[in-house]
Amino acid sequence: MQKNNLVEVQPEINAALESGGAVVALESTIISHGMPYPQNVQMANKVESIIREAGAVPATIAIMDGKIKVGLSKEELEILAKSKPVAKVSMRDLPGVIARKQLGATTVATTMYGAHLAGIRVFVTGGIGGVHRGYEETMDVSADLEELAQTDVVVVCAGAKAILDLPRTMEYLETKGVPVIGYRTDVLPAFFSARSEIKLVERADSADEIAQIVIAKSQLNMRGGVLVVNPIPEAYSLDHIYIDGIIEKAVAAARDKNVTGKEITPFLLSEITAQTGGKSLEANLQLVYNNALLGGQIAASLAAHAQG
Ligand code: PSU
Ligand code: MN
Repeated sequence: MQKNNLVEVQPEINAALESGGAVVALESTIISHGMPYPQNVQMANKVESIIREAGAVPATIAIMDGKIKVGLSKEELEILAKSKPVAKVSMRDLPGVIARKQLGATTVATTMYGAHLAGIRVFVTGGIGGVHRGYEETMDVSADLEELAQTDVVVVCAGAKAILDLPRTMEYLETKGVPVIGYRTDVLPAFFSARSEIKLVERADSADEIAQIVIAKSQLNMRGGVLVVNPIPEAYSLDHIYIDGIIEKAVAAARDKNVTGKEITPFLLSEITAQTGGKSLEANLQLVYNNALLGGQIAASLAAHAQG
């Protein structure tokens, strides 16, 4: 990997990458804009320890001091979790936030980009952005999908929330040639709920099966990411009729209050947390932990194949 002066990789991560070890990238918008304090920082720390237990080194990514920082200290995680305002940095925002040396949290798109610059192949998150409901009017499609189309990183998520138009999101990924692999599922998980109505074409039952698909994609010289969709554990899965009702109300509230652009996703997330009395937050935490374990295993498996 070519060294880039605007990317600062923490020494432990650098050493792991240089020796072909397993590393897992993590995003920071989920910390700053996705969950309230202090649950957000507790989540960030626990995710890092789950990844270590799976045999990989965690690399949380954020924008600090005019650089893409790959790997944050406990103090830096705390700053990110507490500070207001932290910029939500998607691809469009990245050059400006770097140039102004603002504190910024990376979305799925910018985390993929930073991970790739650092040479990290696996990234764990909760949910990705996608095609928003009402796309016909607004043309609101998350830059996350564009990055999945062109950046070679495996993204492990719990599907996407029904705040998005899930069928259109899947169509977009198909158009862009992004494999979507269900981990032990034949249907797309819908974040809070383990199942949706949408059938998948690709399923894997082990981390190693996923690693082999990733390796085949890279040997084929295909650009772009692989999306692994991992259902929330049954015990924490929320009834989809219950949660869909709450999501409908949140989407209507966003419309009434004229919330637009990059504010929409954080607005909907905090509305949903408030309306479920914290139930959705607990589900959100559990699905991220579940993804961290799988992501750690995929990274370990990829590293083992690379060592031959
Ligand atoms: N979905 C979630 N939680 C999140 C996000 C999405 O369930 O925290 C965040 C992620 O960082 C994602 C971003 O990349 O929102 C998408 O924002 P936008 O739709 O503005 O691209
Ligand atoms: Mn958008």
